[in-house]
Amino acid sequence: MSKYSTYFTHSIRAAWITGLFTFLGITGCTTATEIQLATVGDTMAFDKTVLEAKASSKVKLTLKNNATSPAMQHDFVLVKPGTENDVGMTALTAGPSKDYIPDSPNILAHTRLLKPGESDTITFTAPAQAGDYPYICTFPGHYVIMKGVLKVK
Ligand SMILES: [Cu+2]
Repeated sequence: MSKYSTYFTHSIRAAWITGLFTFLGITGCTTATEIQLATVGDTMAFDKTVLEAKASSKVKLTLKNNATSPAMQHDFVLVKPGTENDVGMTALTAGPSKDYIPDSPNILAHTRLLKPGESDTITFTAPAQAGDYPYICTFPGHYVIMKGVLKVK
């Protein structure tokens, strides 16, 4: 093997190792913030009304519906600031075939609609802009009182 080809092999190996470490570094930085959210008994309430996440970070959120009454279906719908009433009202027209989750540009992330005892886990990227992002349950009649705020810092 000539001097040149040995040098060449080494630089390829160095580049590959650098690439591997960069990859590990990136995946290490994007470890998701885990949030466990639940509903409270047969009431229209989330057990946490304030959540936190870093801007642009990965969030892994689980919503558990702790109700027993079949009438208590719930979801988690994260929306743009100031749009919770609008999304809550459009949810009614979306109807049961869409699980009361409207096609809206104001919705940033959502779980599916959960029957009592069910849970759903979603992964999403927190908004890049810091601020207070409301989350609501869009099941008919719930959004007015069933809500909270994701504080993005
Ligand atoms: Cu609800």
